[in-house]
Amino acid sequence: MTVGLLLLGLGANIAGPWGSPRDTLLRARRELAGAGLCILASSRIHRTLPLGPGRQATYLNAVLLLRVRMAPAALLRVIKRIERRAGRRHGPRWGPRCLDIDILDHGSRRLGSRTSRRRQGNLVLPHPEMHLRAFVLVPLLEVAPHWHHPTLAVSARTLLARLPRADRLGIRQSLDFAGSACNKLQNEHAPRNSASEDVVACKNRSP
Ligand code: A4P
Ligand code: MG
Repeated sequence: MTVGLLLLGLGANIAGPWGSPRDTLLRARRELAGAGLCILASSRIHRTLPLGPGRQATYLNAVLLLRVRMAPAALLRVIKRIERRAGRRHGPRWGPRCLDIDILDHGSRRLGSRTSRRRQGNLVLPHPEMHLRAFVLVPLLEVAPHWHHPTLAVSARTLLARLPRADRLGIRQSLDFAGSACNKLQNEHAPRNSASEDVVACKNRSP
């Protein structure tokens, strides 16, 4: 199995068995590390306006950069197991959720197509809607400032700039994973350098 870089998008907007949305994201990060995934960097946790129909609570969103040795299908099984343990139940598309983990990019692989129907176990890579979402692109830029979309061949920065201003303004406030408030609006697109703890934890575990 070749080693590649992986980007995961995390989102939550209701409390579940692991606590508040923030507690759930923190626990999800620990669970991913416990499942053998090597976390290289974590974005801040952003409070974002909900996308989708109806009224629902604001979301917390974050992106993790990881090193992966797991094939996409095996990774999806790991993720679905963590989501279930976090209280995720089958609900309406884009409905409220305790935890959503999306595989945004798995070593630039292309699987399925952007128009293929999303079904259980039917993986589409890169994630078919990630390039349209400020709540994905803003945290992604913090952990992978030079990332390019594998099929569109456009940088994350350009994709974000193309989104309507209202979408970008939907990213409201951010916390780091330790819970401190960040000055989001001043340095929203700055690369994040404080990933050293993640990298150290990972070096210790890697063969
Ligand atoms: N699947 C296919 N490709 C993937 C992939 N790249 N990553 C399959 C993960 N799963 C993938 O996904 C349904 C099925 O798609 C999976 O079982 C898998 O086999 P899901 O993530 O369980 O379903 P979903 O989340 O309801 O649908 P979808 O289309 O992923 O919705 P999104 O894109 O996750 O959007 N507003 C804010 N502010 N922040 C949010 O995080 N999230 C959503 C949900 C709506 N509004 C939001 C947010
Ligand atoms: Mg999803």
